[in-house]
Amino acid sequence: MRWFHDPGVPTESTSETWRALASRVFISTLGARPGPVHLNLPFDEPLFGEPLALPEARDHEWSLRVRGNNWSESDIKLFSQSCSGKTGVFVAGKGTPAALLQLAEQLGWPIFADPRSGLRREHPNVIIAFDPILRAERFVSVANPEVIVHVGEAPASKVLSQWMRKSHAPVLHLGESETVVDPLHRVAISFVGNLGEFCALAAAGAHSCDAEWLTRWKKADVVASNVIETWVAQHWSEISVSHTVSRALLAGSQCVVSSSMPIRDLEWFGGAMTDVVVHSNRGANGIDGVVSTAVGVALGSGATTFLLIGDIACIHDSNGMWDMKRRDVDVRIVVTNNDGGAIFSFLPQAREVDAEVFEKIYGTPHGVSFASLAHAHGIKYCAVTSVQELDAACQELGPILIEARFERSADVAQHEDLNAAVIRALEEATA
Ligand SMILES: Cc1ncc(C[n+]2csc(CCOP(=O)(O)OP(=O)(O)O)c2C)c(N)n1
Repeated sequence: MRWFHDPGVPTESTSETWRALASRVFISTLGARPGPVHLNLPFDEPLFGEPLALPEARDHEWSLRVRGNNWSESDIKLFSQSCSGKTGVFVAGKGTPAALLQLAEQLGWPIFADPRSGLRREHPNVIIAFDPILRAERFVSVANPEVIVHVGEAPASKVLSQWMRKSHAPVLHLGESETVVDPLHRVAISFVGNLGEFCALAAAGAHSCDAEWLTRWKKADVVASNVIETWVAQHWSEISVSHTVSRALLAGSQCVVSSSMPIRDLEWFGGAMTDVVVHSNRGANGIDGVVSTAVGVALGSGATTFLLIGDIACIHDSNGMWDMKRRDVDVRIVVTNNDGGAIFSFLPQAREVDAEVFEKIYGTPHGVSFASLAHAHGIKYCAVTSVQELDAACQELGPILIEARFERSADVAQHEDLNAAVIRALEEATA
């Protein structure tokens, strides 16, 4: 069997995925090793039903997987036909080659650079504040791409995936492995293979769309980034911790970012991170094993390793600090301590569940002392209460635990405040 898949009982709400699934099944039978595919389709008892209308046909090509390390002329031509001279965006996640910069330059396209893409740097094609920008409806309504090319893994931003879902642009995917990254079931063409080579070859034959397209996105990024910079300097918050850490990262260092709000705040509001490798567990989004991951990264790379983590994730794996002192590792742990899980305050449950019950089962306050925890493991401890103090603490040699304490209840309003400020500034700039 080349592939087995069980999509569960069909429901109307999943119907928009059926055509993409059928296409993937078909393509899988014809792949590098052609053969049978088992699609298991269960139905509810008693197995009766009224057939409904099929979901609308897709208005673009069926998915097509081009495998290989030796890209053929026809692969590059297919990409070029889909992208050259058109307005498009690259969504770059983990697994993006540096050569994408060259391809983006040739096409005149912006790159939405997730911190894990390795491309979040000062560059004419790189868009850093893509999440807050995509919240500005008026700007977005006049900046519709003709093509979206998704490279590597998916970023965390829900606003980005909703924007991709709403867009009628065909989505192409570039990946190094055959794991299909298509959470929206929108991918029309998937290119799998050595992406560095692919980008270099595609860049050679690509021509640019109207220069105004990139200018518009770049201007928006400058406006949004300035607003974020100013806001962060004026509001000591969890957002400013992520932003400040992104700015304090030393060239050549590694940065492990925990699931929950740290990876989101870094992606949405972090700055450029040139020459830094960013790691984060996505997919199942576990908050487990994150401290140990940072120790492993530090041991494996021999580089200064920053860890940006929430209090619950840090406590969950506090045994990862065990023996850290005796290991030769420069791990600098920055804990945003809001005494619980802040991410749940962004869910509708925060408004719908009784406040006391919500606090107990979602908020999960614990009252753990991080000073004592650091002391128990014999590592340095430092509490910070401002951007300047955090910036200075980040320069100290590890192992060190830096704690920034916050009121969990303030986080949602601060996100709303900053997002509103970005939207206002973009509306003024584009009026
Ligand atoms: C192993 C594991 N258990 C539980 C969860 C569910 N979960 C997601 S986020 C979260 C709270 C994380 O809190 P914290 O690390 O303090 O970060 P914050 O939400 O405050 O940013 C929990 C329990 C998970 N993702 N992984």
